[in-house]
Amino acid sequence: MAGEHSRSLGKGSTAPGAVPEGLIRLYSMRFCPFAQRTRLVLRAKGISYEVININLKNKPDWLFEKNPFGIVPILETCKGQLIYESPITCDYLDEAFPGKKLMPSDPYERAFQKMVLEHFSKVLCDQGRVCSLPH
Ligand SMILES: N[C@@H](CCC(=O)N[C@@H](CS)C(=O)NCC(=O)O)C(=O)O
Repeated sequence: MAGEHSRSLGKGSTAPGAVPEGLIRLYSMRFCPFAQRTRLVLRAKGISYEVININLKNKPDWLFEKNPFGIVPILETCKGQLIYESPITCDYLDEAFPGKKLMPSDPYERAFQKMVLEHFSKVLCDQGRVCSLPH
């Protein structure tokens, strides 16, 4: 993995330049469980990547050019392709990069994995609600 940005980019920041050849970029937020899914796939497949953390409380305007929903995770390739929504980022990485396939080829097994993901998505949403409660 290429270096992680130690601080988060927020409003007023300049959009990062092109993704270096041989890397894929992950726009993330340090505590985002959805971005964690993408990171797990990046690591499981041994893909070289860099991370840019976003200040989601004070979003940079350019974030909406990367993803019209203005949320992370987002992947950006060195060709300027943008991929967002965590399950879609994971499927993309599994299909676009060589090595061990993480999703099974059997249609029922694939459907089963997606059903498990739906269950965990509900847990993640509940966790998100707890984390955003006022202290
Ligand atoms: N359905 C999205 C959810 C991603 C999501 O909710 N990300 C949060 C951070 S954990 C976010 O960007 N929140 C900013 C906002 O809602 O404005 C996915 O699976 O990628």
